[in-house]
Amino acid sequence: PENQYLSLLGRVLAKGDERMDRTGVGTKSLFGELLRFDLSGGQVPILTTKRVYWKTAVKEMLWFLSGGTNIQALLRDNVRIWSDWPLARYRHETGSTISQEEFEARIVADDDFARAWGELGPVYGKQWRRWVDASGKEHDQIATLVETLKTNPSSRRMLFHAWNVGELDQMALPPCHMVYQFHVNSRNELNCLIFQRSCDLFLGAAFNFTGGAALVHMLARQAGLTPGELVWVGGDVHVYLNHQDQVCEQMAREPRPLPTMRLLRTPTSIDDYRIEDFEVSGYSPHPPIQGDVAV
Ligand code: THF
Repeated sequence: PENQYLSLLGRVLAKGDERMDRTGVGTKSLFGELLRFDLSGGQVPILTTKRVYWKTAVKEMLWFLSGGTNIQALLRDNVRIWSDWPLARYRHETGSTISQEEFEARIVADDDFARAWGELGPVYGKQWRRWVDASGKEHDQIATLVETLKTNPSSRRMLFHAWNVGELDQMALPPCHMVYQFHVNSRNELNCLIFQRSCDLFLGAAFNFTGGAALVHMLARQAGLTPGELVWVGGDVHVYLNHQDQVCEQMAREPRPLPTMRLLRTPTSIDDYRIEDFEVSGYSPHPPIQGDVAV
């Protein structure tokens, strides 16, 4: 299963089209790729060829589900992966040379500062839980999804979407993993298809696979189903040019057996999950590989 990912890395490096991108770093990319991960029996695609901070990825997913759009909640949970965008805006708009550490400390300690500078705009959490339609009505796409999984699991309309066209210009970053569609088969297995328009294959993908798997576990438990398959579809699938050495190092490593994920508790609602509810067993990855995120 991890081999699919490694061979995609290899193909992107060997055959990817090289060009400049929005961030100024440059990428090699392929367009239109698909990976399938079996989640049955608790198997989970937490990559083993580098250490993936799976709790960080699950905390990010819990933050999306909470409807949050401010990095304060993430930072209070020791998750720093979204700090770069508010930090860049703060430095740009104030001319400050504040360090990331100092910026994060102020966001954590000072609610007014967090409201002014920690907000990412109407990103994932807002669209998932409070999509505002033309009449001003809010739609909770997650609650609707859970209800449909319970009452009409053969539906072909079980999905949520983050690409709210009218609000894209207010977002710090338009959504990358933008559609999640669900499917329940005749064996009561819950399948999920993630459509991701743009994927940072070295840094982001590992988080997206892990977060997606955690989401399937939570939804399945709420609806009395078992995890089935995670199908991941990528549009522009790329390796940043400054990640190529890291990717070569990762590809040279032998994948180990994938770990398993288990939920230790069945909360009464999709809103009540906590990081302590997740248990991952049998994870013995290769060492971490550091890489800088393109902002
Ligand atoms: N922008 C870019 N260029 N890449 C991305 O992966 C990405 N995201 C989110 C939004 N914009 C993006 C942010 N998610 C890391 C992981 C996920 C991110 C951003 C950064 C990261 O640096 N991971 C390191 C450190 C992990 C840690 O500190 O806990 C890693 O080694 O995995 C993709 O959705």
